[in-house]
Amino acid sequence: MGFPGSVPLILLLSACCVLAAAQLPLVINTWPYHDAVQRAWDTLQSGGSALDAVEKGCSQCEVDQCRGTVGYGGNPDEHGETTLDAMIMNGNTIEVGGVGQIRRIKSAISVARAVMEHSSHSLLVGESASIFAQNMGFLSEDLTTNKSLSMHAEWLSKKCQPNFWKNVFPDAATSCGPYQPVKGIRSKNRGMPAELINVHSHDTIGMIVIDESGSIAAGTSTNGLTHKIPGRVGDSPIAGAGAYADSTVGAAAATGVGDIMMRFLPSYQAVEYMRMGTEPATACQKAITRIQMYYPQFFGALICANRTGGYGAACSKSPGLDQFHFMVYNPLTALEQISIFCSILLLHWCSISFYSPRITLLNWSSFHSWRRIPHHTSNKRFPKWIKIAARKRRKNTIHC
Ligand code: SD4
Repeated sequence: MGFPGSVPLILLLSACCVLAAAQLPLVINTWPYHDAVQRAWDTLQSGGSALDAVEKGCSQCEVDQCRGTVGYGGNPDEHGETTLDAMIMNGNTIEVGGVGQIRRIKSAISVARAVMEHSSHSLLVGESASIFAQNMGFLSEDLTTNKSLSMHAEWLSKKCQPNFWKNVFPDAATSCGPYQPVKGIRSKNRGMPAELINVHSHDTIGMIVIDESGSIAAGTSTNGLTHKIPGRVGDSPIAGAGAYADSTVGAAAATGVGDIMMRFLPSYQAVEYMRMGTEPATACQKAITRIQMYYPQFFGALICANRTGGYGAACSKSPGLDQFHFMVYNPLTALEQISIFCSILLLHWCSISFYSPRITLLNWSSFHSWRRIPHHTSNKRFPKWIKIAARKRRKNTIHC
């Protein structure tokens, strides 16, 4: 779909800034999902609330099967089944509804809203979430498509490569399961199999809406990661990880490798930075930097908006992610697609003491991994003063 009058902007991340004069209402979402942002905007224009707009906007992507990453028929798990994760958050009341690994129900974000509005819980998962949805009147139907069937068949024909297993027997790098644990071996890979990390498997919709009265809502919807282990729930339905909203401050929403991102609650973190007065783009960048300090090349991005309608985004440069695209709609810009360059670890966002040994080590390990030198080799090259300092590293803290 075209979007008349819009001019794609390319912004250098190091010039991190508020991207536009604050204007309300505001709709902003991850990735170039034009129909989703339009649907959310139309919902606001026809008198809907911020929550309605988030639900309708994300639902649009579920129907459109946005890039195969949202909705039915995409990213099958190891059993060939597509399951969905979604959440919605009301920034006025700090209520959240989420569903994880929900089966046979297409409209995941609407079920998430039902969890929020018809239960006292915040997250339901798996088969029980599907039964909850059926009881709430949602249609139960097969989420499999020819595309998801062929993705699964191809994966099986390649001996289940790639996959998310580690430290198991038979060797997951060459064989399908079932697997058993192998004791005593610790995989060096704390991240993700590189083959599974590409831009096409990470296009979760995360959306933030601020209506004219200043009510803020945020939400996400995704079918997760391709060939995930059945039972896996990503960051998207987790409050503070996939999204977070507080109408007194602003909101944030994430996209990327959820297994890593959920360890840092980046959406919550970004909102807390904004609470302290940080501008949205810088808040996003600082939350991304926090993750990069441990996973320098993780695949992920964050969108942020403050309560006055200022907005921004940041992304982590990784194989397959040089630029991140997101959508904005407000009275000033109308519908607009914005692109930003992704950053490598930017330590100037952190206030650290110059000789902080912990950060020095992280610097060194990142420096060497970028040059593909194994860490055990690079370790030997640490000057003695760093090794001595490292022994004291627990005394150091990093403030980003
Ligand atoms: C997940 N964060 O399940 C999601 C994946 C995704 O854009 O596509 N994010 O980990």
